[in-house]
Amino acid sequence: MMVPNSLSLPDALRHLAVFPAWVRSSTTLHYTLGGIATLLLGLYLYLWPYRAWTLTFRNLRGPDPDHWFWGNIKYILKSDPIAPHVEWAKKYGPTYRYRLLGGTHRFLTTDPVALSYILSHADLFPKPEQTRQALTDLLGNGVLVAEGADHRRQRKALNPSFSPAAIRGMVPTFFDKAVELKEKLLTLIEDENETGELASPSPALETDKVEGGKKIDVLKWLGKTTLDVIGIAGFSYDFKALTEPNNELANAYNKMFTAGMEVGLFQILQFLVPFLRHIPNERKRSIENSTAVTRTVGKRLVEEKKKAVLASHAEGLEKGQDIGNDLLSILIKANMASDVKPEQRLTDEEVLAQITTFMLAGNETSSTALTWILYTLSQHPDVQTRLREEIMVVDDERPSLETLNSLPLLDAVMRETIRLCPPVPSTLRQATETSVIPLGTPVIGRDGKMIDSVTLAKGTMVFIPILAINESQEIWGSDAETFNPDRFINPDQALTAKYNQIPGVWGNLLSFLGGTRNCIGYRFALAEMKVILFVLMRTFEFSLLNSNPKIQKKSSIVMRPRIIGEEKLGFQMPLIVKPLSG
Ligand code: HEM
Ligand SMILES: *[C@@H]1O[C@H](CO)[C@@H](O)[C@H](O)[C@H]1NC(C)=O
Ligand SMILES: *[C@@H]1O[C@H](CO)[C@@H](O)[C@H](O)[C@H]1NC(C)=O
Ligand SMILES: *[C@@H]1O[C@H](CO)[C@@H](O)[C@H](O)[C@H]1NC(C)=O
Ligand SMILES: CC(=O)N[C@H]1CO[C@H](CO)[C@@H](O)[C@@H]1O
Repeated sequence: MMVPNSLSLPDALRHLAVFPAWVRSSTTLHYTLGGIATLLLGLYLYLWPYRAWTLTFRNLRGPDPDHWFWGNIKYILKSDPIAPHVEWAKKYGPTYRYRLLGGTHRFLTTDPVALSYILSHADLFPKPEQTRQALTDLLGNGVLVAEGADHRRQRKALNPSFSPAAIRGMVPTFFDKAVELKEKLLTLIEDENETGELASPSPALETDKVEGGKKIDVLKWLGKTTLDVIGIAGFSYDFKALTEPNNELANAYNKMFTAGMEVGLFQILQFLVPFLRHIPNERKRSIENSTAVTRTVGKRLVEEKKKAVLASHAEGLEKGQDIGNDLLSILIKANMASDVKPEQRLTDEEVLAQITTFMLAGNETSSTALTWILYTLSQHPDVQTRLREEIMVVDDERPSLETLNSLPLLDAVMRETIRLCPPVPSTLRQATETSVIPLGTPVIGRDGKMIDSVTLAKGTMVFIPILAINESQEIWGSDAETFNPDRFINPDQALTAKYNQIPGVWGNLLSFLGGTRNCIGYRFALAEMKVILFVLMRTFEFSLLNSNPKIQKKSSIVMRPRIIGEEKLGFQMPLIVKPLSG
């Protein structure tokens, strides 16, 4: 048989005149191809085998990657938030490793002792550089992004704003806005004509029409309420979101945060190739444009408050004196006090950055938490009834914070919902130095031996799975997955000892995180939510739609609800809201 005289590839190319001479000369081409192949091989060897060999925690067990390049990412993205981690923790114990794209390994732990170590060594485990860059572009150098000595200085300046006394002073604002929400909901329910968008993004089906009540998207209305609250209690600015549809400043923040939080292909590329951040693009322009608006208004607010401080105390400032009881006023007052050393003071830029920081950190978190609470109470009408009975006993439309804090079921319902539906489901840290993390619960290594501490090399990313702590039967007992607020009212002594180990700042939960980078706004958020729930429970009954649509927890930075089949309508939580009769 005749074998055709086959041309080698370079020979074939040499005959094609369209290629330049250097391609047609086979030796150059061989070198070039050889060079590229060597580079690729080197890159491959570095990213995969080398990184695996030098991994300091390679002895930890964990899932096999389901793709050579994507690692375990595809599985994580297509699952419910954190669900893979719950599955893996069951299989490998509270500390394990998995793979992300391009051969990167990630360390994960739900072990309270290990988490405690990480959270109490904030300088060893700051936020990853890329996260900080992205947040700084949006917020400026505020307390959410500052690290080290800068962060300690900012926290110190902000502490008076978030003190228990300061929060007590904001309670009347919380009540004003809660009552405004109540009235708005009553009008929506009474208005026969209002069946459309104001109440909820999709109209009520016949089965969801209820005598005396209405299908209302509570996420939307709670969102308007918490936005108004953070505006007034934060910096004496009324967005009037509950009463007026369009506010220039609210729109600017909205556009800025939406664009800033978008994660598209370009953002992922920027993570890998940081210099791409400097290339102008639509998103960057949109952020810059909105930032211009938020800065102008913010600067004006800061100037006004500084003037007020100077005017009232021309001769030098005492810390206790009053110019307003919002977060910003208290900050400016504390920052200008005569006993603060100049190098301890925040700059005007830093003060300005806190306004945007409060807007980002304080709005969606609170409204999402309240939304999950109303949803959970609708799923558990018996608990809702008990809660209402507890609240109705209070003989005051506007009780003090002390009275609200003395209601055990109100507290337990909030704790239990925030345990199961933490608004911030996870966060990320990155080791600045090689360090050794102690484990409370040793795990079995790949070599079959027990591991009781893990070495993390400089640069290692640490994923903190706030939500996965909720599943831990080891911590919460066999009913870890069920909503049971009574676990906090009649605590099981053996389990209390376990969850007391969780290094969280509130309620033995990680939902507000812990350590020196805990949520500075947690007292604010708890007081705000208690007031709003108090007012709503006294006026309305909340129940699930009869059509019972499937609710999905969708996690970006905040974990919000979506309806399966209505994804296009965005985040929503329609419930039947009905005024209590009589
Ligand atoms: C239910 C409501 C809230 C939840 C669940 C929540 C949760 C959290 C979490 C998990 C962190 C840590 C983030 C990280 O380091 O990765 C955090 C930080 C922070 N939160 Fe909240 N938050 C809530 C409400 C608020 C409110 C109302 C404010 C302000 C008025 C606020 C202001 C802040 C600030 C400024 C930080 C940064 C603290 C620092 O790094 O030193 N939060 N919050
Ligand atoms: C409802 O619609 C009807 C007919 O379009 C109108 O006459 C009535 O004034 C509307 N009611 C309210 C409260 O807007
Ligand atoms: C505040 O939160 C609500 C509800 O999640 C959201 O719709 C709104 O866009 C947020 N506004 C700003 C300015 O962040
Ligand atoms: C923002 O963009 C609009 C048009 O897209 C432009 O008219 C406006 O001047 C811009 N504002 C600022 C502050 O850059
Ligand atoms: C990861 C996760 O969401 N885990 C559980 C948390 O609790 C809820 C409520 O019971 C469960 O449905 C989740 O599976």
